[in-house]
Amino acid sequence: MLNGNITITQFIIEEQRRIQGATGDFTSLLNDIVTACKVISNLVNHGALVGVLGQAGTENVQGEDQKKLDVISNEVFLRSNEWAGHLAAMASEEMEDIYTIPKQYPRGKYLLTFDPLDGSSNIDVNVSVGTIFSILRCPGECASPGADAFLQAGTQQVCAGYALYGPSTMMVLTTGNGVNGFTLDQNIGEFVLTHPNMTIPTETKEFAINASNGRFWEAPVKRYVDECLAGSEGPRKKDFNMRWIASMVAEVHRILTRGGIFMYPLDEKMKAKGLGGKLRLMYEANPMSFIIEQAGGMSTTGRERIMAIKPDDLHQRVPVILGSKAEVERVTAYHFDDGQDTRRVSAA
Ligand code: P6P
Repeated sequence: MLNGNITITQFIIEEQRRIQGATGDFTSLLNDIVTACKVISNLVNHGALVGVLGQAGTENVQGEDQKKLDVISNEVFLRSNEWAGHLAAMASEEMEDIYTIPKQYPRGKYLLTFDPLDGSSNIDVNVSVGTIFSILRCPGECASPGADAFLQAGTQQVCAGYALYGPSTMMVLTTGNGVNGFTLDQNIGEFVLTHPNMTIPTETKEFAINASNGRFWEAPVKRYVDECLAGSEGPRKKDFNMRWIASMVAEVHRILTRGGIFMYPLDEKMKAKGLGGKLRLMYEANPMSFIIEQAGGMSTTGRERIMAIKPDDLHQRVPVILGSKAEVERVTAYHFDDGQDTRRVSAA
């Protein structure tokens, strides 16, 4: 306890006590991840003062221009998590192949996937960005796991979380026992529990989508957004508000805090390029879906539960529709509403 608040370290250890036969391995891994996020927070907060803004002059596996902080944040995650012996391997949005633990370090029983700096196109304009991570168990013998060891459905995650580098730096975590939020106390350099048991309101009047893609949307998405825009004069009989920050971590955090629906749906432009969506399953959609479901929300592709997807590629992209359950159910139902039967996709 610090000033009456439970620290994230104490919280994690108390969570560990809940798990039969826990060895402290997981707790120590989570603390190394927390340390990495503190280092990234410090770099993001200092920005131009420490020369970390601007382009790196390289591209990532997605063919996206990397910011200097994308590369630096990725290095911070690797250095912070490779040495302690909890991980068998790591996978990142910023690296084409998996990162196996160097020979000089012991290997552990977990796998870590992460997007070290999500929303980094916002970094140079000083808008909130974040880190997203997910922890899986390494299946079978973990001496030298390949990429296929990571290809597990989202339901296999043992932990998911994000750090949000905003007006305050926060960490939000789930280990399958609800969702809890922690705020970084810069004076002592420790995250303290400030948002226990975060839950998403079932209903909302706020939707988030990049409306500039509107002409490419599939009919069910267009129908849903048009109904929101029609407001109280339309079939929804209530007015809606719209947000788009272009930083998934910030959107998800707003939804966890006050409800809402976030959509990055499949569209005709993506289909023409043979893409399955914009967002990546292993280190964006799955961890965020775990958090959203644990907070009482719902997360689908529009056609199926995201956490049920059996991945076939480390950097697989999927459509994402997540947030307040009643709205996600509605959009998903529209995808099946071919005028005959409207099937519901079960949340769990
Ligand atoms: P667009 C950031 O690059 C990201 O992966 C998510 O954080 C964000 O929601 C989305 O892409 C923004 O995409 O097309 O609006 O730039």
